[in-house]
Amino acid sequence: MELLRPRDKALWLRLPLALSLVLVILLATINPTCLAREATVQGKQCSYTVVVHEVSDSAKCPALFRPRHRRHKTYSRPRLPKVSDKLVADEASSQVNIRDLVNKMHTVEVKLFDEIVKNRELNTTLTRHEIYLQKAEDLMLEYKKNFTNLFRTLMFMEQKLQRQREINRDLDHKLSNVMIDVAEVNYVLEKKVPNENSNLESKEVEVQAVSKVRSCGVTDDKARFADCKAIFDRGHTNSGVYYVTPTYASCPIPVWCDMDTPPGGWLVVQKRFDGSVDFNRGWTDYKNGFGNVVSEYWLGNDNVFLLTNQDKYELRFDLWDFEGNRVYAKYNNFKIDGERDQYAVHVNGYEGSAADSFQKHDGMYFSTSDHDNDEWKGYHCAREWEGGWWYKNCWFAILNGPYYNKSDVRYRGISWNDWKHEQLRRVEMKIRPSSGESSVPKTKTLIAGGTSVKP
Ligand SMILES: [Ca+2]
Repeated sequence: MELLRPRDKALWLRLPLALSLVLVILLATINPTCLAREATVQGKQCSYTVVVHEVSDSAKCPALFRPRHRRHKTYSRPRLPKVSDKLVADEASSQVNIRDLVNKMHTVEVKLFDEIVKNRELNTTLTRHEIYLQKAEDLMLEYKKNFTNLFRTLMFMEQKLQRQREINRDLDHKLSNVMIDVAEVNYVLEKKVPNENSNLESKEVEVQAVSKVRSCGVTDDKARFADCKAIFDRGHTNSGVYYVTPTYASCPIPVWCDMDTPPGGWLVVQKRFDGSVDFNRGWTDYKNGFGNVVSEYWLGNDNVFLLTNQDKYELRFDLWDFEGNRVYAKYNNFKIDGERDQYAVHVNGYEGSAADSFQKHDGMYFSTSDHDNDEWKGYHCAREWEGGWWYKNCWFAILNGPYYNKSDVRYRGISWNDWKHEQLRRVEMKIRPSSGESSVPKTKTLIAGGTSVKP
C-alpha cells in the first residue's frame, strides 16, 4: 500500500463504510424489522458487520408490527402472532439477495483490486518516466549551459581576431608605405635621369616596347606607375626620364615625363628637336618604338596603344618655329587602336593656340614606308613623305617627316598647316589622363576643311 497515493488510501478505507451504509439501507428497505440483526460476511479480503439497532418503542415500529388492540368486551385467548408465509419467503429472499450482493461486492472488490494493481503499475511507469524526463531536463540544462559558455568563448575569440586583423591592417599599411618609399628609391629615383639642368647628352635611354620586355625583376605592384601623372601625383615634379608600367604590361618602360608643361604629368610619346634620330622607318620600328628617350624618340605604337586604352587620355602638341614662337594644340580625347586595326587614331575635343590640324586625321590608319594604309589609292603617302603617320590624303599635320634645320624647304617634314606652312624647329606629342568623359566616336569621322598637303 505504500505505492498508493493518499487519495487512493482514503478511498480504500472509506469503501467498507460506504458499502455497509448501502447494505443497511437496502436491508431496511427490503426487510424492516425492530429486531437487531447481525450479518457477517466473510470474503477473501475483507469482512463486514451490519448492525441494525432494535427499536425500543413499539409505537415507533411499523404499523405492520404494532399489537392489535382488543376491540371486544369478551375475553379471548390471546393469539400469538403467526409468522406469515410471506415473511418467511421475504426472509429467504433477503438472504439470497444478500448473498448475491456479497458476491457482487466481491466481484467489484476483485475488479477494484485489479484496477489498483494496474494503477500501481501505471504509477510506477509514470514515476520512471518522470525520472527519465528529469534526467533529460538536467542534461538539456547542462547542454544549454555548455553552449552558452561555448558561444561566449567564440565571441571572445572573434573579438580578439578582429582586433588582430585591425592590427595587421595597420601594419600592412605602414609596411606598404615603407615599401613604396623603398621602391620609389629603387625604381624611380635611382633610374631617373638627372633633370634638364644636368648633362643629358651623356645619357642614353633606349626606347623599349612593353611587348618585348619579359624580365624586369619588379615584383612590387605598388611601385608601378601607370603614367607620368601618377608619378607627378607622387610628388616628383622634375621633368626627366621615369619608368612607367602600362596596364597589362609586365615590365616598366622608360619615358620622358614633362612635368613643366601645365598642369604637369605629361608623358611624351614623340619628341624631335635636332634631327638626331632618323624617322624614316618601317612598320616594325614604329610598332616597337625607336630613338633615345633623353633626346628624340617615337615611343612605339604598341606602347601608345596600351597607355591610351588603360584610361581616358588627352593629347597635346607643343610646336616651336625657328622664330622662337611656340603654340600648342590639345585634344581632350585621344587613343589609338591595336596593330590588327592598323593603329587607327581616334581624336577630338580640340583647344589651343595652334588651330586644329590633327582632328582631320581622326579615324585614319597608321602607314609606314612598308605599309600603305592611307586613303589615296595608287599613292603611298608614307613612302613619299618619308615617315610613319596617320596619313589620309596625305596630311594636314605631319610630325614624323625628315628634319630640316631651317624653315624654308620645299617638302616639309614637320609641319602644322593650320598654324603655318613651313618647317618647324621643334615638336612634342604628349599624353595625360583626361579628367573629362571620352567622346571619341567609334566610327571613323573625317572632318572637312583645312589644307591637305599633296606632293
Ligand atoms: Ca595609298
